[in-house]
Amino acid sequence: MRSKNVIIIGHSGMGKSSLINMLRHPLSPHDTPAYCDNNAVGCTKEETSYECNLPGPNGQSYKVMVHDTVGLEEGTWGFLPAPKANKRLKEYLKPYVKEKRLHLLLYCMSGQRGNQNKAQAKNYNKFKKVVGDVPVVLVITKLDPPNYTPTTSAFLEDWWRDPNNQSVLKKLGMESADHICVISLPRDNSNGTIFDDCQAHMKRRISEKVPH
Ligand SMILES: Nc1nc2c(ncn2[C@@H]2O[C@H](COP(=O)(O)OP(=O)(O)OP(=O)(O)O)[C@@H](O)[C@H]2O)c(=O)[nH]1
Ligand SMILES: [Mg+2]
Repeated sequence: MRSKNVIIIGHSGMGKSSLINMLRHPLSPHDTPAYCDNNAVGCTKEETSYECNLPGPNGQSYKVMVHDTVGLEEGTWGFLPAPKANKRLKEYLKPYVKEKRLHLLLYCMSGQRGNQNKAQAKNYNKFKKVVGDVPVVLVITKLDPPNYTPTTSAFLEDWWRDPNNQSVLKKLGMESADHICVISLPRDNSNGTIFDDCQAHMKRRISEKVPH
């Protein structure tokens, strides 16, 4: 059977590669993580697909291919300036859409202040159109609070419900997007519970959209 494909897109630095590392955690010793960085210049230099396990029926798991892509909307100083990145992403998506091999598009946008803007709305809508009837989920990233508590994951959706955020989303025409709110920092001693919750939630949502 041909593998199912999930492609992750979004502006540079929104946490696409980090999300892939969260989905693939824990890695076996011979696996390499997707490269993440907080540099000012785009970090992922080429599209790469990674095998991820998703929860299936009857406690079994199944594999999908999750694709990391080059970030959109870098300035002219960046690794790949915006028009070229846009064109390159369209080209990358094209065969998957044409051959009906794309099953889900995840669009990452940081929930942190200053990251929701017209360029985001424009790209979100543009690529939604490019993929046609393929489901698109808006992933709101970087929602980590100043301090973790064991119940942090229960409050992630508060970002979406917050009236101030809703008003911004409404102005951008994104208020009714199918969405998921996450934290995708690497797992460590302080965030183990929330990492596991976010990972399970993310995997569950993907498996609903991309059933076995
Ligand atoms: N605080 C916080 N930082 C995050 C989170 N997810 C990712 N980051 C950080 O954001 C920075 C950029 O993350 P990447 O995963 O490299 O972003 P990207 O979208 O792949 O970027 P490009 O490859 O340039 O397109 C890194 O320093 C990550 O550690 C998160 O949930 N919270
Ligand atoms: Mg990346």
